[in-house]
Order: sequence, then structure tokens, then C-alpha cells
Amino acid sequence: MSVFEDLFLEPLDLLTEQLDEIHLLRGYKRKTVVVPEKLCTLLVAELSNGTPAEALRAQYPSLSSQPFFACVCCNLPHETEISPYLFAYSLGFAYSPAMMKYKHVLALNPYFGDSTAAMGVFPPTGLEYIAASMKGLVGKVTLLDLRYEKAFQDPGALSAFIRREIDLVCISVRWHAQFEKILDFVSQLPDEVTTVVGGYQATLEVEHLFERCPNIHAVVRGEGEEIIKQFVTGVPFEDIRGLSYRRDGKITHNENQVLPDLTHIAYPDRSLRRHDYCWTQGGVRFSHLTFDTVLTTRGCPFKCKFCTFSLNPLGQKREYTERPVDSVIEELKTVTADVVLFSDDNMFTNPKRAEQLCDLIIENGIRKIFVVQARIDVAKHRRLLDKAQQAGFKVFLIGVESPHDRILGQLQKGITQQQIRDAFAVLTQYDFHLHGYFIYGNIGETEEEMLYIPKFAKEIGVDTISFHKLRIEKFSPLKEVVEATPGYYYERIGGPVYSDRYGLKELKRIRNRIRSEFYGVPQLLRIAKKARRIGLVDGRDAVGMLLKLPVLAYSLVKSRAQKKKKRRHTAGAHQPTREERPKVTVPDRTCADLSS
Ligand code: B12
Ligand SMILES: C[S@@+](CC[C@H](N)C(=O)[O-])C[C@H]1O[C@@H](n2cnc3c(N)ncnc32)[C@H](O)[C@@H]1O
Ligand code: SF4
Repeated sequence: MSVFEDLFLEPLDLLTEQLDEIHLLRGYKRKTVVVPEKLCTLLVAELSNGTPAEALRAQYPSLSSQPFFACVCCNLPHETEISPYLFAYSLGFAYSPAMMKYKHVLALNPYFGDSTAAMGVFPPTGLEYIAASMKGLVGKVTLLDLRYEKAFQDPGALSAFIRREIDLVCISVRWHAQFEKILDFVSQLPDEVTTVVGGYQATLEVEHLFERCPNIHAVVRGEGEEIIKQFVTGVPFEDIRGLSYRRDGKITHNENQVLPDLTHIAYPDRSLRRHDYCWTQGGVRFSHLTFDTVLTTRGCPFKCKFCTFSLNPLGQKREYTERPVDSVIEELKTVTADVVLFSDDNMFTNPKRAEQLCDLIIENGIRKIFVVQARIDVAKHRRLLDKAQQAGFKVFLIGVESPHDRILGQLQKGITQQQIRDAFAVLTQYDFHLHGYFIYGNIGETEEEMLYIPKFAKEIGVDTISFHKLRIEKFSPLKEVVEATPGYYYERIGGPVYSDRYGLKELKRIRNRIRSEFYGVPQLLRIAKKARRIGLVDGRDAVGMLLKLPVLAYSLVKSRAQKKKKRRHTAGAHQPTREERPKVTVPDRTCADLSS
């Protein structure tokens, strides 16, 4: 039965009179969409029958001044033809399978191999948000995370599956790391199946993506939830804001979308997972714990000069926005993993809300190990820390950045060495694993100053540290500063800063010294002891880790040797140009049926 059944009972003329009867479209908050539902329904039906919007406007003059199409991305009326299907859906119609443009979508996380060790424990959250957005608008979604799908790490096998089953491929490209390798892989997938790519790195490198992968049809720039809805429901490409697309060999970039409202976004679709996410390294599983991420806010109100976390990859500032705490709790109830990373830039920006969240976690008996990113400011809120400990917050990832006031000032971090000391004097009283992020190689920083990092970290009682060279991200205000400082350079966006005095080789030597001075045997024992005490590892894991260490050591040595060999090989070899690269032929192979 058609969802448009019995739409033609009343003549359109009569219905246009109802334009005076202003009321809101179902499900829409904004007061800008003011078209009577029944009229909309009829228009949708006309459009779906192939009547052009312009013809309708000409036929019914009262419509011509009315923006009668509601845009699902920003809720503003657009003078444009939106997908009749999507419009019908927004009116509350069931979206029948017959109307669906795509029957089987593949959501693909293309990362695999050693390079992903750092992100290996976490699911591809962005892609799961996209899958959640498509729910009800496409037939079926299969999510393949190649870290866990050995059979599909071969582009031939994956292509065979795509050709057999899939009519839309959605790929997430998020990191600079392994970018070219990922593009090589993607370019080998079938070009006859519509392929759309999104993600942070994809947004930074749209042109390059199209150039390297002739099979990519479109790139979704920035947050993809609303854009993908329009894409799958057949909104014409030229009308989708935030979309770049290829047509007749030409690339078109539509204007940016309006940032979506976090409070209305469905949370990630975890039902598509085919496995748990766990900690493996070199093929060895290190803990019985399973991992997940939950996003409760977007954006950060602080303005540290090096940091672009609160900008999306288009340079649009994400205003700090919070999801209602009840919705976070509802999501947490659906999460089965033992460890949850709150991937918010700063979990305690609003201490009152954070406290509420802790209360609700405790009240609802949600028992997880929570990992959070936090500024040192959280130490000012003792009651919040008490509750956080009770609620299961166990790992704090904190931006210390530098022990030196001069550098902290230069980075506009808004904190001083003394404030860091005071904060850690409080934080170390709790059963938290404290991780400090440091940045070295800052402008004017001496070797002696950099080497104070491990000493300082021990003085304040941090358990683990990570230390990164200062990177220049796109839209970072530090870019101009480095460019204006004689003797300081960066080679690429996202790449490290180095100087005449401290080139990349010197910085590497300094990094090794920071690492060895901090991670001595006593510190490693301290970390292990505390992890055991606060419940990050249990006896089973500790014994398991000890038993697996030789296997890990072997696989690390092997992978290093392979990398060295590859480096030697590529250093001597001629790098083929794009034209010289061999044309990829897809091996004719069958693959396991994924539909189960
Ligand atoms: C949480 C996080 C992590 C987690 C990973 C969690 C995970 N799920 O994988 C951890 C702590 C492990 C991590 C590690 C690193 N991270 Co990090 N991380 C973040 C952070 C804070 C949030 C990411 C996130 O979950 N966002 C929420 C989801 C919903 O957003 P999303 O993935 O971007 O997806 C949206 C869109 O991109 C788009 N989209 C994504 N995929 C697709 C696919 C399709 C088809 C479509 C249509 C749309 C689409 O729609 C999604 C929904 O809106 C971001 C900063 C930020 N605020 O975004 C940095 C960030 C992504 N990380 C960054 C970096 C540099 C790193 C590290 C390299 C840092 C380091 N030096 O160690 C490591 C290593 C990672 C690696 N692979 O090697 C950079 C990436 C820059 C780049 N181009 O490479 C970012 C942008 C921070 C920054 N500005 O510097 N990170
Ligand atoms: C989310 S913040 C840490 C938690 C918290 N928001 C804070 O500021 O304390 C992530 C960390 O990534 C590192 N980082 C971000 N941008 C960087 C850049 N451009 N270069 C080097 N490190 C960077 C910083 O050490 C920063 O503390
Ligand atoms: S470093 Fe932390 S506090 Fe500073 S802007 Fe970035 S996320 Fe916000």
C-alpha cells in the first residue's frame, strides 16, 4: 500500500487557502516552517509523481512567496526541492521499503594493521552516528570494522562482497596517520557502486581524496548526521549543504552546512557491531575488559592557542553544547563495554552538570570504568571529585602541557606551574589514574626545559605521561606565530614544529630521553601496582599480561624489523607516479556471507 494513498481527495486550490492556518510541521522546533500538513503532503505527492516544484509554484501563485520545503538539516525553509521521501518522513509517514533508495549500505572503517594500535581499542563512533542517522531511511546497514575483519582486509574480497550485496558504501577517514595507505585501499574498491566518504581527515583533504580515488562519488564535510539523511533520501546533490561531489568529471563543493544541534542527534547505533572492542597489541589480547566511547558534549569554551579540538575540520567553532544528562544515562544503559571513554574535550566544563551526571550514574547502578579528558580546574571541585570516584571515573587525561610559566603563557593555556602543583596535590588523593599530556619543542624552549618534563611529572605525581611535539593544525592561530618566528618551521598542516636549533632528529633524541627518564622500572612498577589497587587490571589480567609479554616482545621486534626493511626498500626505490601506478585488478574470490 502506498504511503501516499488517498492524498488526492481534495483539490490543491482548496488546500492552498489553508496557508493562513499557520501551524508547525510535526517534529520541528523552529517556528519558520509554516505550511499546513495536508498541503505539504499533497505537494510531496505531486513532487514524487515527477511534477517539478516550479510547475507547482506557477500553478498555485499563493505558494510562490512561501518557502514550502523544510530543510531537515537546519530546519529552515529553503527555496529548493528537497527529497519528497525525506519530506514525507519528516511529516511522520512511515518510510516504506519500496521508497528506499538504498537497500543495503556498507559502513566501512577502513583502518587496520599496527598503525592503529593507538585507536585500536575504540569503535568507530563517528561511523556509528552516521549509521544511526540512516536508520529507517535505508534497507539494511552492515558495518565492517577492518581491524576485526581479516577476510575483508583484502580489497579483492571486499570488492566482491560490495558488488554482490551493496548499493551504497560509506567510509570514515579520520586520521592523518596512514592516510595515503587508506586512499590506496579505498581506490581499489568498485567504482560502479556509489561511494561516499566522511570524517575529520576527509574534510581536511577533500580535493586530494577525489584525485586519489576516482571511485569516490561524494565527500561529506564536517558533522555528517544530517547530510547523510539527505543523501540517502535522494535530495539532489546540488541542494545538500556540506557536500562535495563529482559529476561529469567535475568536482563541486556546496556551501558549508549549519552546525547541527547536538540535543537532537540520535546516539550511535551499537547494534551493528559484530564483535566487542578490546585491547590487543601485536595480535595479543591484553585485558578481559571491553571498550567503548560516549560523547556527552561537543566543543570547548577555552582558547588554548595550539588546540583546534573545538573547531570542526572546516574551521567552524563548535559552540560548547551539552546533551541532556538523561539522554546520556539512557545511552549508557545500552552500553555493554566495561570501559567507557567520554570523548568530550573536557568532561568538567560545567561542574554542576558533571555532578548531576555522576549522581545519575550512581543512582542507576551503572557500573563502568570511565575515562575522561579534563582540565586541571576540576581539582577545585572536591565534592565533584568525590562523586566522580564513586561513579567509577578512574582515568583522567589532563592537559598539563608544560612545567614552565613562560611556555604556558605562550600557549595561552590559562594555568601556571603553581596551579598545576596545587591541582595535583588534590587529585593524587583520589583513586584516579592520572595521565598528563605534555607538549615539547615549543617556540624558544631549550633542551634543558624540555628535559624537565619527566622530573616535573614525577614531582606532581602523574602516573603516566604522553609528550607530543607542537603540531600546527589547520586554522590554528599558532600558524602565524611560527611563520613569523625566524628559525622555526613546519612542513605540513598537522605536522610538527621544528627549528634550526632543534631539528626533527634532535627532537627525537630529546623525546627518547624524556621517555626513558620517566618510564624507568620503579615508575612502571608504580603504575602496575596502582592499576591493580584501583581496579584497572585484575589478577587474571596481570598474570595474562606476564604470560603474553614474550609474544608481544617477539611481535614488536618483528614489526620493527619489517618497518626498517620497508624503509630501506622505499628509500632506494623509485616512487611510481599516479600514471605509473599499476591498474588494480580485483581477484575473483568469494567471501563469507555477511548478512547473518
Ligand atoms: C576521542 C578522540 C580520540 C580517541 C579515539 C576515539 C575513537 N573513537 O576512535 C583517542 C584518545 C584514542 C585519540 C587518539 C588520537 N587522536 Co584523537 N581525537 C579524539 C577527539 C577528541 C574526538 C573524536 C570523536 O570521537 N568525535 C566524535 C565523533 C562523532 O566525530 P567524528 O569521528 O569526527 O565523526 C563525525 C564526522 O567526522 C563525520 N564522519 C565521520 N566518519 C564519517 C563517514 C561518513 C560516510 C560520513 C558521511 C560522515 C562521517 O560524521 C560524524 C558525526 O558527526 C577528536 C577531536 C574532536 N573534538 O573531534 C580528536 C582528533 C580526531 N584526534 C586527533 C589526533 C591527532 C589523535 C592522535 C594522532 C593523537 C596522538 N598524537 O596520539 C591519536 C592517534 C589516533 C590514531 N589513529 O593514530 C586529531 C586528528 C587530526 C588528524 N587529521 O589526524 C583530532 C581531530 C584532534 C585535533 N584537532 O588535533 N583520539
Ligand atoms: C583534550 S586536550 C586535554 C584535556 C583538557 N581539555 C585539557 O586541556 O586539559 C588534548 C591534548 O592534546 C594535546 N594537543 C592538542 N592539540 C595539540 C597540538 N596542536 N600540538 C600538540 N599537542 C596537542 C594537548 O596536550 C592537549 O592537552
Ligand atoms: S587544550 Fe583542552 S581546554 Fe584547551 S582548548 Fe583544547 S580541549 Fe579546550
